[in-house]
Amino acid sequence: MKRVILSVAVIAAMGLTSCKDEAKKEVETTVTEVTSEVTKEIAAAEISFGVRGNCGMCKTTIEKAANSVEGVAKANWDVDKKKIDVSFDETKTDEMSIHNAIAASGYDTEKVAGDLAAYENLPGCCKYDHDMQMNQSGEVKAEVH
Ligand SMILES: [Cu+2]
Repeated sequence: MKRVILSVAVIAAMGLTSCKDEAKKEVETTVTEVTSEVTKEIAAAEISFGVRGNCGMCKTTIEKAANSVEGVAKANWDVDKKKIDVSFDETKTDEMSIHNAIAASGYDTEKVAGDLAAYENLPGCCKYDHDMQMNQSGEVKAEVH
């Protein structure tokens, strides 16, 4: 009898887990529509900082790392400027957590050196130069690869 109850509980929990994301999204969408301006003022902090990287694959990895931090709403890394723009909820995370998450994926930021083991596991084309300039103003210097 106990086992039956347990399995029911497990199934219920699994159901909750798999639906959670979608349900959450729906709620967020609704709230955003109603109070979009208010939400923006309260929640969003926008920062930009330098992150080293080479290519589109780097962009995917860097942005994924930034987005994995709870509270990050948007992350966009610019391959030419070696710079990321992030908007996040200040009540949920802070700038250093985002730096650390990106560094853990193997990429250098302005404040945190990339994890070397993760760097070694990057595809060859992504093994950026550790002396690369970051946060460039937009003019791309031709880099020798
Ligand atoms: Cu790359």
